[in-house]
Amino acid sequence: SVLGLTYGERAARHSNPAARSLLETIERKRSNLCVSVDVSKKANFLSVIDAVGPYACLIKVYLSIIHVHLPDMIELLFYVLFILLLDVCTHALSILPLASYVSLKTHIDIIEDFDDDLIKQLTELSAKHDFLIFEDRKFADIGNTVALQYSGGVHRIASWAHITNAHPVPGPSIISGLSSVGLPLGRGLLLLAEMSTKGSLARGEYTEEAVRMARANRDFVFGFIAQRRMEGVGLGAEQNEVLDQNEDFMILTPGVGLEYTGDNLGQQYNTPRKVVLEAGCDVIIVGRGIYGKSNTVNVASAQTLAERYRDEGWRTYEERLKL
Ligand code: 5BU
Repeated sequence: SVLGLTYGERAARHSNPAARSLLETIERKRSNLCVSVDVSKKANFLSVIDAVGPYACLIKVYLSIIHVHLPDMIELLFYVLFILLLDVCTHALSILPLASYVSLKTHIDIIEDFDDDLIKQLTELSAKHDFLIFEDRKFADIGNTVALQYSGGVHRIASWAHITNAHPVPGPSIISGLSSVGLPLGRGLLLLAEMSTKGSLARGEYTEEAVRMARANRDFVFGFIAQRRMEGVGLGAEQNEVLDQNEDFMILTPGVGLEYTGDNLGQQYNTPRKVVLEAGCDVIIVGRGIYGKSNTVNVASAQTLAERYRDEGWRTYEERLKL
């Protein structure tokens, strides 16, 4: 099984540049910790990343939750009105006969306007602390739409995020759409094969299909967001073996915490030990376990906790290698 190999040895088995770079970073920094920074204020966001950066191989962000400043908001509103107007003109013939249409569908995240300074600082921190950036965008639309969302809009994700992810629910065309943008830039994609939440529908046949889709697109898809290696390591009898033992896909796992078993919104936590040793996963994704649950972020404690999770993740990986 690939579980007997070091992260460094596995780097050579991947053709995707983002995957190779992630594995090399893990090896170099002796860290399989990905810190998830779901903080909504720019200043907090950047200071947490600066504090935990030295301990992480990967920083996971979800930029849509960063608040847009009021002046930006007003400008944004004008854009929306403009687009709506365009839409009404274009579709006038089909829309006018409808006496009372109540809503128009837009993709607000394709609209151009955002604080580019945040991306600049994030990119600088990534170089300063030697980590990769993973935008947890969870794309889930048709190929053409996700290509637009990935390349453009407010966030221009493809221009700065080494890694992003997608739900397999639309089928293989979502990979074609995203890879048309990401592959030329050397980016990599993770498919959401499983989720950590209570009652998740991503299981059984759905998970198997996700793996099939990834296999057919190995140049771009290098791994999964999942709760286990999916090759029968430490699994209950009800869980299917999907991956071949020698198949080197990376498994990145959210829902990791040392202190808690869950939150009151369906999140379920496993310890780093359980995730890396019993479930055979490669990267632990930790959010609130590091930056805390309150609105005021304590940077010093985030740093201490990041170090603790990194040490725990690495120790467990070394133990796994000896099995
Ligand atoms: P937490 O604070 O450690 O619970 O944050 C976990 C993060 O991982 C958060 O950003 C979620 O959006 C993300 N996540 C998850 O928790 N579970 C999943 O199955 C997937 C993503 Br996919």
